Amino acid sequence: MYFRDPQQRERFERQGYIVVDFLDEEDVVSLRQLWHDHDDPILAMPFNVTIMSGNLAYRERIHNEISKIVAPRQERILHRSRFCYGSLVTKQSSHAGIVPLHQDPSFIDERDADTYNFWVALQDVNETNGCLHVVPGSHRLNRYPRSNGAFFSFPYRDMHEIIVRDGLIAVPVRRGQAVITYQTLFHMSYPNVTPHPRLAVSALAVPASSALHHYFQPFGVWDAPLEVFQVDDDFFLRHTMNDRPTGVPKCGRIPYRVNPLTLENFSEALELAGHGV
Ligand SMILES: O=C(O)CCC(=O)C(=O)O
Repeated sequence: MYFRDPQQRERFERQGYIVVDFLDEEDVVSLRQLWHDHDDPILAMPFNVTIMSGNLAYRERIHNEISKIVAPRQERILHRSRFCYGSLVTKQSSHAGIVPLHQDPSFIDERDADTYNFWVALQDVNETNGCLHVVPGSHRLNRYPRSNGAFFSFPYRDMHEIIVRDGLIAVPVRRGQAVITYQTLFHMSYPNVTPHPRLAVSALAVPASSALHHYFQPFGVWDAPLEVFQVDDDFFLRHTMNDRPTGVPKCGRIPYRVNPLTLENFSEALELAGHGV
C-alpha cells in the first residue's frame, strides 16, 4: 500500500502524517446527517467512537454508510489498500474529553507493512474544539506490536512532559479535510471547549493483501504477553473492545516489548521530520 502521489508519499513517510483535501461538501453533509439520524448511549460520553457501542447493528450501519463514501476516496489516494473500519468520532462539548497521548493498536503484522488511519473532519476543527495533536516523526520510535491497551498505556510516561513540550503540534483542519496518520504516530487531542459537538470520521486503511490480527492483553495488565488472533475484516464490528476474543484462531503469543526512548532518538526523530528543536 502506498500513496499514488509521490509528494504525499514523501511527506507522509517523513512526518508520519499528512493533511489532504478529502471529502466534498455533499459528502460532509451526508455524513453529518448520518450522525444526526442516530442515537446511542455512547453519545453521552465526552469522547466516543461508534466502535465502542454495544449495539452491533448500529455499528455496522454506520460502518456501511461511511464505507460507501470513504472507501472510493481512500482508493484514489492509496494504491493497493483496503478500507476496514469506519466509525463516527464525537468529542462532545466538555472539559473531560481529552484523548491522552497514544499510538494506535496494531491491526496487522507490521514487520513489513503498515496501516494508516484517516481522520476526517466534518466541520472546521481547531484548538478550541479538539483538533488532533501529533508528534511529527514519532512514527519511527516504537514499531513493536500494540494491543487493545494502546489507548490507555502510553509506554513513555517518564518522557511525557518533554514529548509534549518539544514535539507536539496542533493539526487544525478545514471541514472535509483528512489527517492521515501512521498508526505508530504519537498523537492525542484536548477537550472541545466550544458549545457544539466536534464530529469526525475515522477509517482504517490496510494493505490489500494483509490479514488482520488482533493483539490482546487483559485490561490493565499492559506488560503481559500479547496474544495474537487472526481475525476477519468484520471482527471489530462485532467485538467488544478489551474482551478476550473467542471463536477466532489464535496464531501466536509474543512478549510485550517497546523500543527504548531517549532524548537522543527522540530529537533525531523530530529532526528527520523537519521539526527539530
Ligand atoms: O478524535 C480524536 O480527538 C482523537 C482520535 C484518536 O486519537 C484516535 O482515533 O486514535
